[in-house]
Amino acid sequence: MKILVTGGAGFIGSNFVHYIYRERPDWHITVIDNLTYAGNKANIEGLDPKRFDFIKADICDADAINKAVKNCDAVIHFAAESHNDNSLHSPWPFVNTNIIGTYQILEAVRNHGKRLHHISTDEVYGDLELDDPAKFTDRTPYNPSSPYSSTKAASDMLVRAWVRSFGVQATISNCSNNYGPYQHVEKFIPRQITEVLEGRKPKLYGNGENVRDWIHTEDHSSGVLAILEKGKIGETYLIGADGEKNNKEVVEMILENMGKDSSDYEHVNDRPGHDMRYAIDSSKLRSELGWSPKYTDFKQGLADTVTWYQENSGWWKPQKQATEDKYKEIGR
Ligand code: NAD
Ligand code: TDX
Repeated sequence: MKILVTGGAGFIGSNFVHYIYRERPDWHITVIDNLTYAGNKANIEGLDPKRFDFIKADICDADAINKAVKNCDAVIHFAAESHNDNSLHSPWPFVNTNIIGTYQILEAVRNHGKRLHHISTDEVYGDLELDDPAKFTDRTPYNPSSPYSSTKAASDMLVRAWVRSFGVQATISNCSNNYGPYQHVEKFIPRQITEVLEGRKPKLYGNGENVRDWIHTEDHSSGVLAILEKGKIGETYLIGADGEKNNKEVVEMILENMGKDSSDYEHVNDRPGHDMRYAIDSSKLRSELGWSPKYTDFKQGLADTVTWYQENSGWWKPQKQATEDKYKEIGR
């Protein structure tokens, strides 16, 4: 099996590459990534060139994508602009990469008759009230809030249309908030850990009551592999690990883990249009494909993640100042 992983130098894509490299030793992995500010080749260093190669290219470049897709059996499409705050500040790269890029991938898999798995997010469903007993399922209507989530929703719609109109062999997964190693310091958990490591306070948007449904990125990888191998073409699977926590609880857990007073954080301006709560019902993936998460203890997973950032300051330090300068500009 020869797989092409788009966005494989980013957070979730690189964790997926390492997971497949370990779990499927007879597979060949090609990463295609144009190394935006969020991509880092160091995330996928040291892999055997007989089993791995890297192409630096933009997914919007039809020629580059066509060539790469022609040489593989299946495409796992992670590449995206992924940060909500950036999308509020500068939406164009989101429209370009998430919509036009996905269109180019779809045309290439259609031309060459290849299997596609499209990676999406729970944010396409909008948000839930804090006391809503419902969770998102694959039948929840789309209702995205931000330029990021609306461009991801658009990309999902393109995939569905290419399956129905052109018979493209594709599946989709919508996953909840990931955490783990190699996550960019712009994102919530790494930002707070590295703020504490730099001697500053964690920063909570608004009142900190917004809820996210956390999943360890390795559990996302195992879910994607299950869908790739056993999923039904045309189907959408939601991936989640019953990890609902509000942001204040997570910050308090990080502070406690790092030996600080759990109230030693500050409130900053809220994100415009800030989604209140996400929650995933992953029963379809569990019952139909036999998947279950391995990281069911969030406290332990978070402690491992804190340790990773403590031990890998050489990885995150070069990105930290520029990230905080950007936050300063937008007042968060
Ligand atoms: P990330 O921002 O860490 O990585 C994105 C990667 O894509 C980077 O390596 C970047 O260089 C590459 N990329 C961006 N634009 C590109 C382009 N035009 N051409 C080629 N490569 C390009 O993102 P992530 O958090 O790892 O997210 C990966 C995927 O998972 C995205 O599709 C995202 O929507 C989805 N997702 C993320 C989460 C989460 O919690 N982070 C949850 C659910 C779904
Ligand atoms: O400093 C912060 N303080 C804070 O309170 C930051 C960076 C975030 N937050 C809040 C906003 C959210 O409620 O924490 C929560 C998580 O924020 P992000 O890490 O920016 O993630 P979110 O907006 O929930 O989106 C993430 O999950 C779904 C990923 O970035 C998306 O790519 C994925 O689709």
